[in-house]
Formats: sequence, structure tokens, C-alpha cells
Amino acid sequence: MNTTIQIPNYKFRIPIIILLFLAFTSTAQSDPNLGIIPAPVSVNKGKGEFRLTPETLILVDSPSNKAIHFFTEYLKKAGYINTVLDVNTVDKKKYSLKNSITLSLNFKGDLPAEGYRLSVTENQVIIEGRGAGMFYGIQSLIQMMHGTNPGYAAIPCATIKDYPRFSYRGMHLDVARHFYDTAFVKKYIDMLAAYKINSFHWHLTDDQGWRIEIRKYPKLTEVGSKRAQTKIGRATGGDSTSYDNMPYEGFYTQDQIADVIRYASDRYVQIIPEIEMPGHSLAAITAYPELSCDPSKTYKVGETWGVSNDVLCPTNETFKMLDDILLEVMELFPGKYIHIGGDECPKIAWKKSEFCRSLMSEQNINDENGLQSWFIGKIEKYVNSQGRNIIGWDEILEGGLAPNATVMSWRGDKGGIAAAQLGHDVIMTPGSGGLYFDHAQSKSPQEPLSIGGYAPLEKTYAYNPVPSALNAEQAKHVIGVQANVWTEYITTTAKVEYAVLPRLMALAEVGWTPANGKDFTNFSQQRLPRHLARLDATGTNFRVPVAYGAEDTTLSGSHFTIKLTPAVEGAKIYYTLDGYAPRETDQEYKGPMEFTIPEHGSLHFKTITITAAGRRSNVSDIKMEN
Ligand code: TNX
Repeated sequence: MNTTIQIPNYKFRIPIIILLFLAFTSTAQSDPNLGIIPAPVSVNKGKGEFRLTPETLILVDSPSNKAIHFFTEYLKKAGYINTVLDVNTVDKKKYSLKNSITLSLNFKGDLPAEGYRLSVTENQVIIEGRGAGMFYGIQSLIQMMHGTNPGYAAIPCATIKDYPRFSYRGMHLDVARHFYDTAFVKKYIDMLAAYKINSFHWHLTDDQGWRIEIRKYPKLTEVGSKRAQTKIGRATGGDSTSYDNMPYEGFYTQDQIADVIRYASDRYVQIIPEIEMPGHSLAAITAYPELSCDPSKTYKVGETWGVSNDVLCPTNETFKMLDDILLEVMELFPGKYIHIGGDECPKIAWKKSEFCRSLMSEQNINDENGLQSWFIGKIEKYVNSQGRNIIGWDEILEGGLAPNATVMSWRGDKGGIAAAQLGHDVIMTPGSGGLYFDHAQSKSPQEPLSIGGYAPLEKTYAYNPVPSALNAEQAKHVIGVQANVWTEYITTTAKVEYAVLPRLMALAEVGWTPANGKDFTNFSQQRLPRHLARLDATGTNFRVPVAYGAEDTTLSGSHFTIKLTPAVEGAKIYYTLDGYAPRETDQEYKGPMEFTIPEHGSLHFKTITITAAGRRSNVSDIKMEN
């Protein structure tokens, strides 16, 4: 009885295991980066592999370290049952280094900040790193682990030396236009940490919602976190003029935020909170109209997108309230930076205001841009007095830059260049550089509603944060790079994931990998497919790229050979020749195909990629004509 069951089982299993093994070894052999994203500074590949089994000992010299804790928790959750030994307390004669993973913080010598060394031989794995360095060594090791059998993994032999190109590697998330709960924010932080992105810019306030509890001013959330309805479709350029008539609300309590901060810190992610001022403040003004230059007006929390003319008025009351708010924010967030916004502040309300006019003459301020600088300067002084630094969008350059401010350059590179030339630190985040992840990922009409723009994966990947206009000294002020996720049109967490993945991985490589170590073909075709398959298997949504070789195009000639590779490991490609959009009921692409087109004839070869979990790419169309 037993044998009759086992024979078919056995027959099926062996080829699958061999196939998986071959698939793994063939990519591993040809991929100089061993599948790691972002690509490390240096990888020396060895021969063979280390086999992690339930008997493998995990040897640690700093058991209470958070990176070590992260790894042991990871192993547990992933079904590994290894013993963890503290080498300080266990008798060295009682264990062997053979079949062990050593995680060492107390090694001799230096490593660059956030750097690590990782060595894998057939007998032993060693990671050396301190702080974030150890954490990143562990992330690389996790990415190198291959296996389908719970408790077992193969890790290719190699020596890796690694450290980041930039100290600031950031991802932003706008939770004001649409709100996502803390469970999702934590998942988002997990994604950042896995790809060595160390900064999370949390855009907490905007015209359409105030999302952080401020104890001294409860109406900010009682009133400011709620809007009566939301515009349907694109706000400008007009898909629609109607509203959904559905109340929308959400905010985080300070306790929830403290919990997220701890969670992020355990993963070496600093959080930069953003409190927008003086523009993008309609939600705050609705809660406290005295913050505006015209308190007699009736305000409502924003229901559509764009730039509001209702902005904070630079009165003493406003500054008192902002100082109080910022103080609560600084008591909550321990990091060095507080982002104070500063973007898109129309000056109409200030121009109309008697108060602003007399303030400007009293302070010898020439124009409204100068008033904006004066505003930001006052806020900076307060933030500095609490031992913190401000970051602002590049508009804070207009009318004079606050003395210690770091600038986020979003309107191209020019704000960043100007600020670096003035000796200010800069974070590059230009929409034109493919760093606006609310922009469309392809030109296909099958893309979901977005704000527009065009930021395909290769554009993000190609971005260089150091503009050639800067000399070496000025370039040091470019402390890093960030991508922004504005969420006017991103109503769900699945759509955030769609917007972010896989572009986040390209950003990771922009921020971490040395410029001369970047290679888009290696990244997208040799490494990415496995990462996407992992996401697919773990219930994270992402944009499924169309198969390599299947991108929309028109080819002329009489004879063609079409060769495709799925962009997600294990995914299937289906095609049609009849003009219809392919689906899983159509023919499956199994290997290179030959086409002969008669004179004056044409043929549409349409494909779709469908992943193991059922995620679908756009339908692509190759037109062959003769
Ligand atoms: C500009 S980038 C904005 C945001 C919008 C975004 C949409 C920046 C500092 N301000 O308020 O959401 O464009 O792409």
C-alpha cells in the first residue's frame, strides 16, 4: 500500500527538486550579485554552498542586539528550528564551528557606517557588522537563502563586503490623502528594511486630512481628520466632476505612533514626521480657523486634490500653536529630523491680508516669498532650540534658506543643486527622475488611475542622485535619495503596494549600490524575478511587469523569432494571435517561437503573464508586419 503511494510521489518529486536546484544554480552561477538587492559593493563567489539544517548552530556574541533578535525571530517564523548559543557563556569546547552561523558584533577593526562583511563557506557562515551593518548583513543572508523544504536552506559560498553609497535612503508615504492603518505602515516599514532603506518619511498632514493626534489641540483630529466626501476620478483634466458622497476619516493616536516608531527602530529605520506648513494646511485651518488670515470664512477639509489657497497666517497665535504641535511631535519622534513641508504655498491670502502687509513692513521683508522664508526661519529656530533639524521641500529656498535646513529637491535637480552649492544638505527626490511613485509605470491604458506622469522601473533605476553640476565638495552635501508616494489616487493598501513594487527595489539600488555596480539587465532579469516570486508567495501585491521580450512594439519583416522570459519566477505566459486579450484559457508560451508573415500581412502576438498566485501583468502586443 505504502509503496504504491510513494512511487508516484517520488517520481514527481525528484524532477521538481532537480529543476529547482538547476534553476537556482544556473542563475546563481551567472548572476554576479547572487540575487541580492540592492547589489553589494563587492561579491566574490566561491564554489559550492552552505546547507542550513535544523542542526546548524547560530552563534552570537551579542544576544540582546536588535539585529540578532530580528534574525532569530525571522528563523522561527520561517520554520527554522535552530539552536542559538551565546558564545560568551557557552564552553567553546562544547560545540563545533562546523555547520554554524556566527553573527559577530565584537570583531576587530572598522567597517564603513552601516557596512558588513559576510562570508559563506561549505562549513560556516560568518557575518560581521555593528548596528545597522549587522542588520543589513542579515538581510543579505536571508536573500541568499534558497529552499522549499521548511527548516532547510542552501546558501551559495561567497565573500561579500558591503556598505551604502548614501547615508539617507528614504521612502515617503502620504497618509493624508488616503489613510492606511498601522498594520500596513508596519508592513511598509518591513519592505523598506528588507531593502536597506533606512528612512521613512511619514506625510501626516495635508489639506485633505490631519492624521496625528495632538493632545493640546484635539480638534485637529476631531475635525481635521474627517472629510465629508472625496472627488471621483482625476481632479484636474477632468475624468469626472462628481464626488462620492462618502465620509472619509482616520488618524493615529500617539500610542499607535509610538508603537510604530519602536517597530521601525528595531529594523534600523528612522521615521521623519512631516507637519505641513504654511501651505497644505486646510485640515488644520478647518479645525482652527484662527490659524488663517480670514477666520470669518467657513472652511472645510479638502475633498479634492491640488493646491489650496487657504494657508496658515504668520500670526503669533499661529506660531504658538505650531510650536506646541511641534513640541508634541518632537516628544514622540526621537529622530534628528522634523519635516516642516514648505511646498506649494500660494501667496494670495497673504497678499490680501492687512496683517501680513504690516508684518512685512515691520520686519523689513520685501515680498511674500521673503515672508515664507521668515516663517520657515522662525520655525527652524524653534526646532533647533529643541535640538532637532528641519527638512523642507525645495520651495524653502525661495526668499532665502533657513540657516540649518536640509532641502528635499522635488522639482527636478535644481533646488538640490542650489542648496548644495550654498553648503546645505540635500535629499534628492525629483519627480522628473522617476522618484514619484504615484506616477504611471507604463504608457499602457491598462494601468490603474494615477496622477499621470511616467516613471517606469528603468527610469527610477537609472536615476543618479549626484548632479554633474556639483563639484566633489558640494556633492558631499547630497546625503541621499528618496521616492515619494503621494496618494490622491491610491485608495487601498494593495494599490500602495502596486505603486511601490518593484520600483522600491530600484530605488534601493540607487541609494545603496556604487554607481559603477549598477546594471539594469542584471537587476531586472537575473535578480528581480525571484524577489517578485517571494512577494507573490507571501501575499504582497506588486505590479507584474510584462515578460521580457514581450513589450509593446511593432516589428517589420517577414521572419521573426520571439523569445520571452517571465519577469516573475514561476509565472506563466499565455498568448493569443487572434487579437483578443490573452488569459489562462489561451495557449501557454513554452519556448522560442518562429513566425513567418506573408507579404502585406500582419499578426498581433499578445501576451499576459500570470503569477503562481494569480497576479496578472498588462496585456502586451507585438505587432509583426510585412
Ligand atoms: C506635489 S511634491 C506635491 C504634493 C502632491 C504631489 C502629487 C510636493 C512637495 N507637493 O502635494 O501630492 O505633487 O504628485
